[in-house]
Amino acid sequence: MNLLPRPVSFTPGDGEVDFDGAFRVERVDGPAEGYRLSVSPDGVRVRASDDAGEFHARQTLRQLSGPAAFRAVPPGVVRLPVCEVVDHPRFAWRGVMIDVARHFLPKHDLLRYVDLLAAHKLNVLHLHLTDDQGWRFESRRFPRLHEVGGWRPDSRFGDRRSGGTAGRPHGGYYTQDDLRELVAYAAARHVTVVPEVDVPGHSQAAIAAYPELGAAGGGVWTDWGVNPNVLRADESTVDFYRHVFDELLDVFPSEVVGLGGDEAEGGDGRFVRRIAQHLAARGRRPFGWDEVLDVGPLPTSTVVASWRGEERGLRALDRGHDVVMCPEEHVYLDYRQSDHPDEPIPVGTRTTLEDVHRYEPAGADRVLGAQANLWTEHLDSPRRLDYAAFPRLSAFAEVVWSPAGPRDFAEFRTRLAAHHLPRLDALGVEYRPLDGPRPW
Ligand code: TNX
Repeated sequence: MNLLPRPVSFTPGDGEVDFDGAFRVERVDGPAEGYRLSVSPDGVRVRASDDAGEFHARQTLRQLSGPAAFRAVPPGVVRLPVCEVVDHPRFAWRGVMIDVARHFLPKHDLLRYVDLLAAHKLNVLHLHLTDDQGWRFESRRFPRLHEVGGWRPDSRFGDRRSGGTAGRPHGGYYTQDDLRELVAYAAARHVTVVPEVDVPGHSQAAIAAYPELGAAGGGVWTDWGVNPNVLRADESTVDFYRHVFDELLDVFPSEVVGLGGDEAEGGDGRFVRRIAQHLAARGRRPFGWDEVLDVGPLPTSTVVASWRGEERGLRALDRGHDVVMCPEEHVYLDYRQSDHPDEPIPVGTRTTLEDVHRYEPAGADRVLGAQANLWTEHLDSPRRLDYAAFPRLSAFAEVVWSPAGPRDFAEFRTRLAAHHLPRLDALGVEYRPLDGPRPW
């Protein structure tokens, strides 16, 4: 069996058949996003519960077709093994957060990541669009947000060993048209783009653009960590952000919309509450990091991302919230992958491929699902992002898609090496090799 993530069941048959890309499809009753795939001498047949199930069946067919099927110019007729696959996801929320604020990721690479998510049967792209170090969302009403907040002097960032990148400006932003394009591209691949504008902390880029928003002034931040300067909780600042979120809602149809809420030391809980109420009044579900549990009553529809371990996530469940688990010790993919001295990004705590593969979400029968987080303080290019994300994201896909039960890392590693890494090679993904760091 060479599929990744592992399906609910795979039954091999005898021999192989030619496949020219054509198959029969029908809708049947079954679990959400589920499908049955039959490859037989009579041809290829897909029975899917819904459009997403049919899409996932296509991804499985592509994997069965061999690594060349992942090239931009795929092969024509291929040989498929006779087999029967029965499959559906374990969790509804199978997410990846990409922080496009600390380092801007060109639109082209975001589209590429949508394809990579879809190939792994992941279905949520959580976009962290704003932070102290950058504002990446075009605001037509307040254009200084992206014009001023989108750029910073890059005084001390970059690879430690290259001596930094002093003097080089860093930045960029997505136009609303770019983001509508991304949303549509993702929707066609059954990926929901969940936007996040972080309040009331992590907001220095906005304060640089409109100083009246902040407790103190200052430019777009050129440091990492927790910035003590947070948004004021007065009426005009909250109102400013109501307009910003209205623009965001106009671009992103996702029911769930992120308002951040993390690491706002000294921030006023009323800010988060009022923005959450605003989103709820507009028919959306607020989505915040687990700090939002401390700001007082929030709409019950609020979805909580449990990142400081899972205990707060369990508490949120008890309070009636939906929860997405993303504990930093298991699924922070910015963290280093080994203690090898040549590891190019030696930050965080060590989070190996095996650590990710062994992750089992707490409260599994009650949570919406889980997501892996790619913070980008130290991931300043698409190459670095690929290195941090893969193949750990392939392991994560198995955590959130495949049935519960003991996970056999040795078997996973063998399947990954023999079958899945060649697919990533065909796609040109610059993953971390299994046997050690790349020499850069
Ligand atoms: C904590 S996780 C943060 C981020 C950092 C990350 C670095 C969270 C809600 N806040 O601002 O980028 O650690 O790993």
